[in-house]
Amino acid sequence: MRTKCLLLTLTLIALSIGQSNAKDEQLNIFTWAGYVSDDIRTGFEEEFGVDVIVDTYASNEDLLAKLQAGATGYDVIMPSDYMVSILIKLDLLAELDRGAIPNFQNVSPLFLGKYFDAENRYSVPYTFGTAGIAYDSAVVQPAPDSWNVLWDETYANQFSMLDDQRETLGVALKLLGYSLNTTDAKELQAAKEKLIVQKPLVKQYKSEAEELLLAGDVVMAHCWSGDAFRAAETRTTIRYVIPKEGSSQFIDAVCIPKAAPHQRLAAQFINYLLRPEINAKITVFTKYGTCVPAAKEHLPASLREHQFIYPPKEVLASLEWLIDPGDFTRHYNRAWEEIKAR
Ligand code: N2P
Repeated sequence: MRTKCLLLTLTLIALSIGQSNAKDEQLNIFTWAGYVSDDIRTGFEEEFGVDVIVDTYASNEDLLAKLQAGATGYDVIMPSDYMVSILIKLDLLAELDRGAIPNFQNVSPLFLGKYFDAENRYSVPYTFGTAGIAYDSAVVQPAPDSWNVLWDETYANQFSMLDDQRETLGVALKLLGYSLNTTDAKELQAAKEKLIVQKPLVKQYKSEAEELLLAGDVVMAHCWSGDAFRAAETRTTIRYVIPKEGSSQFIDAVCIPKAAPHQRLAAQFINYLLRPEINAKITVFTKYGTCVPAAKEHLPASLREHQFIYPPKEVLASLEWLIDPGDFTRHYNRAWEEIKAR
């Protein structure tokens, strides 16, 4: 009996030692592919003695669907501008505790107070960028300047479109001369028909275009600027163009879901991201713009003013932000479902 007791005690002690070694807190991040580097993840793990798990989504609508389906395990998410306003409206975001995020002061006012969260009560900007066309200049000639090239049969089965309803319907809307944010059912219908005509030419709808370009699966991709930039770094013949009809620009933000189990840790992580030297690492890795001016000092000169990140003025003037179309969203949802079902 005594031996049994002793054994039991020893086992319990061993178990509790084992447990105290395990990290008791875990930060769960839900973000875009290619958005949080191992470097940033492990840096935070080591400094804060926690585990960081990164899970990814391909579009804002995927993120929304997951949250609405009741995914409550995420501590940090990175929705784009218009999705921030949708998540606020749906009461899915926690108000940020600014006291826990002193590095908020490092953010440039240029990226604050935007339409999607006027007082930044729920969001901190993470990166900014644009959508355009990445193409291999050794193959795609002459250099494209219009979205029209994505309807050119010469490139049938050699290009991809973003797997993103607002962005991809946005391309057709822009080509037709309409706003990305139309709430006119006829305009949206015309955009849908245009994408249905295009579909037989599309190799794949995929948001991680860098992979396709580098694998040589496509010679051209409708994609986001950072992904184009990353691909161009490896394959130097890749160029990026924002077509003359105009395109979208975005700010992706960092937010904490209302249901996040580790709110305090999530705020510490946001604060960590806003340290200039860490923020510079985000730009080096993602190739999107930084919203923290002091981060620029930590960037190689080649990344400080690069045209992939900072388009010229006249191009900037042709860009629109995506905006929450409110109840009209169901028309976008339906149009996209119909295109995908073809
Ligand atoms: C990164 C995706 C960028 C997100 N791979 C565009 N909002």
